[in-house]
Amino acid sequence: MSYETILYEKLDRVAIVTLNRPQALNAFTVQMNSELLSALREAERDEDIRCIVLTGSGRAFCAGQDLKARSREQRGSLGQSLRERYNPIILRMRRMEKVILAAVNGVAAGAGCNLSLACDLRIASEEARFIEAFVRVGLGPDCGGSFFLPRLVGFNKTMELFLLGEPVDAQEALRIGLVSRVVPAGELANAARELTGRIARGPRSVGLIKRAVNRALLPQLESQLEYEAYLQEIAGRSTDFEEGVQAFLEKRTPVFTGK
Ligand code: T3D
Repeated sequence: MSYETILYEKLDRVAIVTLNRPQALNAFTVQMNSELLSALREAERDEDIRCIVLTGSGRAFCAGQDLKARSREQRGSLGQSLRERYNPIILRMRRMEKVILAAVNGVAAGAGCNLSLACDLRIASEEARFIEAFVRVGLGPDCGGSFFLPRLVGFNKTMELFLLGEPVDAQEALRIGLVSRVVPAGELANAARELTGRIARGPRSVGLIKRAVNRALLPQLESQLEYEAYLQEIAGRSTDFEEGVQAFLEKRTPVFTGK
């Protein structure tokens, strides 16, 4: 298949999927959501492929939803957006046997941050930053963030990250268990290939290991994704969300009213 907003390449038994809207820090548009899902399906169907690397082009991994496509006129239903555009990606990532590694090359914010959390493994460049940015624009977590983050870093840190929306740099991400390795920026691609290459040469049981872990998690994940969509619908109708997006577009600090 050919894509416009992502790059798809095969190296040995590994598919490398690169989010490719660097001018917008690889923020998600409807087209990018759709192409990412197609690329995941392509890799899943391809019998030669056993692992997937998910990364971003330019200086970002992914800045989440494209907020310039979320101006007042285009806002629509955020619950619907999650159910139709985002949740199918997260469920596809978890349901497939193939192992997915996030090679987090730069900032990962909002849905971009949680996309990385839905991967089986995360490694980061020294330049990576993780930001649960939702609260900054008047939203709550989605893309399974409220499911994955507490399992990775514990309850206390989860609440801090969601409530304050402050960036976590790569070394801190390593310390709190958000990523398993940090490497110099220039070595990230090789580190990702080395690790996934090793897994791709592994036995049949690699996929079964993922299935075993998924069995424990998936039913709860599905209902949590649905609950996140329900809550995001409420947040998306708030005047604080309107203010949050407007403030982002105007490059100023938002003034929230709690309404
Ligand atoms: O469907 C739905 O809407 C529901 C789903 C929601 C899921 C979500 O993801 S909500 C959360 C959305 N994401 C964010 O709130 C993050 C917004 N971005 C930022 O806070 C900052 O850009 C970063 C912390 C990620 C990076 O900061 P910095 O200083 O390194 O870069 P910058 O100057 O802010 O951004 C560079 C450019 O990318 C800039 O464009 P310009 O001024 O050069 O034309 C900026 O506007 C653009 N950009 C960054 N993030 C987004 C974006 N454009 C559109 N959407 C973005 N999310």
